Amino acid sequence: MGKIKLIENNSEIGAGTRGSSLGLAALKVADFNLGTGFFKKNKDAFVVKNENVSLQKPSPFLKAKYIDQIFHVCEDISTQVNNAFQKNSFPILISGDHSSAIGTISGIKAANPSARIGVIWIDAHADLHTPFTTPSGNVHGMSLMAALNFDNLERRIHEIDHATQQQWDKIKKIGNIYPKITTDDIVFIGLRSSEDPEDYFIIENNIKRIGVEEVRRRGYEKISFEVLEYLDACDLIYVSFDVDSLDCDLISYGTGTPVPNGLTEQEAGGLINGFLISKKTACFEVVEINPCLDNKQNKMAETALRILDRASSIIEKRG
Ligand SMILES: [Mn+2]
Repeated sequence: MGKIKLIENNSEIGAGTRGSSLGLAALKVADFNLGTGFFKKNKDAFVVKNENVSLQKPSPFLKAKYIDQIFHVCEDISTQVNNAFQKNSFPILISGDHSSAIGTISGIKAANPSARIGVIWIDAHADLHTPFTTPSGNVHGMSLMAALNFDNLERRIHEIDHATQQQWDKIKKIGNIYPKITTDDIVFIGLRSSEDPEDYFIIENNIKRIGVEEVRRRGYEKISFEVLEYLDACDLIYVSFDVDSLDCDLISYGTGTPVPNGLTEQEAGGLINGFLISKKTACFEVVEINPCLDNKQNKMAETALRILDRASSIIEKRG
């Protein structure tokens, strides 16, 4: 694994609240003000084409809003991630909303078709909805389920129309390899806001889940070590960091769906650094920074930038 390849994706159409497309810009402001130099080091970034203009019209897919445009964004993400792997680079993605992960996982799988991919999902939410179970219709709550190629019909709360069904089937099959991951190879960290259909799926499939309290009580060093051990059978690991995993009262409300009682900067950063020490960890993504909602100026982006910058130093040191 050579040097870092930054992939910038400001798509926000998978979220219900507007503004995560500005997360990247907020990180750049934070980088300037903190004098970190992260973007200077990573100035030849790949830029993903967004479809944010589609927000000017309501989506016809009420149970999976803008899923047709999200498919195109995710195809581009997948291509860019695959290209980074072909160049022996470590892809770091900065994305708007978390539906991006459908594309990221697709790109990792496209570049490594026979690899077993572990996913560490650091997030207040499980993102295990489907068009059949979603309360909001926002696709950023469905990313993991799309990668897993499941519908969770046992817990369906509504019917969907044929056109939505077609779009959902299409996005689950993105990259023509599906499923891309299995429930045995997912670890949730910081999950504390999930709905009944998601809880059912987690319990039914015995998905590994580590709460904020456990991280605090046992320490992030021990937890990161154990998570890597848990994913020992995987060939590659993808770390997906949704900033709503952070404690909104302690840090900031600068994210689309803030949740109290989350991780501290030290805990989230410590876990991520612990995961990156393993050479199996091959891709890192930061999502859902929304500076429009920040109640402390630009604190969410500043916090995420520090975590990102330390993470990038560790990747560089691995050589
Ligand atoms: Mn998320």
